[in-house]
Amino acid sequence: MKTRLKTRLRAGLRAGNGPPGPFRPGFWRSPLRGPWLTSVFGLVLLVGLVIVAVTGLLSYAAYEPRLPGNDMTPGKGLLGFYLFDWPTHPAWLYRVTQGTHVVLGLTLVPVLLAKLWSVIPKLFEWPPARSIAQAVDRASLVLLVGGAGFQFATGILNIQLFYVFPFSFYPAHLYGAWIFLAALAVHVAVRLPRAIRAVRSRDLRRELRTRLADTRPEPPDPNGLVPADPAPPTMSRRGVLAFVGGGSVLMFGLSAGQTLDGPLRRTALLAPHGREYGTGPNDFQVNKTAASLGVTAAEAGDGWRLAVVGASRIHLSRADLLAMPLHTYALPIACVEGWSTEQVWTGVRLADLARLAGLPPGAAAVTARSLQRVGYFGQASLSTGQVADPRSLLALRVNGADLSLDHGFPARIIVPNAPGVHNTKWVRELEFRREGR
Ligand SMILES: Nc1nc2c(c(=O)[nH]1)N[C@H]1C(S)=C(S)[C@@H](COP(=O)(O)O)O[C@H]1N2
Ligand SMILES: [Mo]
Repeated sequence: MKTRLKTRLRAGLRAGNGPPGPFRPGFWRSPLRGPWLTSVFGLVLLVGLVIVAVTGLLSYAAYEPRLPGNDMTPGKGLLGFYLFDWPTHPAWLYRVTQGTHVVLGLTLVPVLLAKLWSVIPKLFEWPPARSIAQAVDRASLVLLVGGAGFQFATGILNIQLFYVFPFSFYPAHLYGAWIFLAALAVHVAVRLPRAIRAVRSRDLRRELRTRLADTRPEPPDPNGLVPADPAPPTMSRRGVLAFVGGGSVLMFGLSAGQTLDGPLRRTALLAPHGREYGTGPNDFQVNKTAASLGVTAAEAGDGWRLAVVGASRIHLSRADLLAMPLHTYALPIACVEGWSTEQVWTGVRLADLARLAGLPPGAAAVTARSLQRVGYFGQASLSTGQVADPRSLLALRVNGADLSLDHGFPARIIVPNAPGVHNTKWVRELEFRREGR
C-alpha cells in the first residue's frame, strides 16, 4: 500500500504535476482569486501598513532609548539611526500616534488575512523554484509574510497582556519591523507597477454593482492567481469586499474606544483592561496595581522620603513637597498598548526639583526610580527638554484628590506627550544629571 502511494507520487512528480493536494494546479478553484482582487487588498495594506510602521518607529523614538536605562536593545544605534529628541508639544501627540498604531493595526487584520487568502495558491507552487530569480523572490516573500505575521502576533499578544514570548517585546518588535520593512520595500519595487495595472483593469464602482449571478472570473493571468478551472462563484466580489471591510469596521469599532476614552471606552470590547470606572477622582484605568508589583501602603506612607540627587542630595517628605509651589495641568496618560486617558494633575515642577538639586533645569536630565522592586518599568529617564517643560510634574494629586496607591501615591511623574511607561509611579528617587543636549 505504502509503496504504491510512493510510486504514484514519484510518477506524478515526474509528470510535472507536483505532489497531490494543494500542490496540484486544479486544487485552488475560487473564481474570485485574481490580480485585481489581490491588488486591491495589497494597495490598502501598503498605505495602512506604512502608517502602522511609521507610528511604530515614532513610538520607539518616544521611548528615548538613548537615555540610560530606558532600553537595552542590542544594535539599537544602527536601527535607531533616525532617533530624535521626542517633543513635549503637543501634549496629545503620542496619544494620536500610538492610538493610530494599535487601532489601525487591528483594523488591518481582516485585510491582511484576505490578502493572504487571495495568494495562497502561490504558496504551493510546484516546482518550488523555476529559476534563481524566482527562488530569490519567494525567499523575500517568506520574510514579508513571516515578518508581517510576527509583527501582528507580537503586537496583538502584547496589547492583550499575554506576555508569552520567550524574548523581550521591544527589541523583538523593533527587529521585526525592520525585517518586514526591508522585505516590503523589495516587494513594492518588484510588484507595484503590476499591482497598479491590475487595479486599473477593472472599475471598482462597477464591481460594487455586480451581483453574484453576474460574477465572472478575472481573465487568465500569467502569474497564476486566476484558477485554470474555476468553480462557480458562491460570493460576488462586492460580497468579499463587504465581508473584509465589515471585519475591519468591526475591529475598529471594538478597539478605538480605549484610545478615545470617555463614554466611548465602554465600546472597546477588545480592550483587556476595564471598560467602566466609577466617578471618583482616582477612578480611571490602572496599568499595574501596587499589590501586583509588591508596593505596600506602609512603605508609601508617612516614613516615605523622596531623594533628590544632583550637585547635592536632599530628602523631602510629602509635606515638604506640598509646601513647594504647586501647578495643575490636564495631561494624558497614553500607554504603548493603545489606551489613553486625560486627567487633571497637581504637583511640583520637575524643573523646580532640578533647581533644588543645584542643576539648571534647561540642562538637566533625570532618572526617576520607584519603590517597586519586581517587574519592569521601575525606573525611567527623561530628557533635558522633558525636565524643562513647565507642565512636567512630580504629581501628588489627581482631579483634586490625593493620588491613590494604585495611581502612584505618594508621588508619580507626569510628562506631556511622553509614553505612559515614562510616568513612573511611587517615585523614591530623582537623580538629575547635567546633559549636553
Ligand atoms: N513604578 C511603575 N510605574 C509605572 C508603571 C509600572 O509598571 N511601574 N507602569 C507605567 C505604565 S506602562 C503606564 S501606561 C502608566 C499607567 O499609569 P496608571 O496605572 O496610573 O494609569 O504608569 C506607568 N508607571
Ligand atoms: Mo503603559
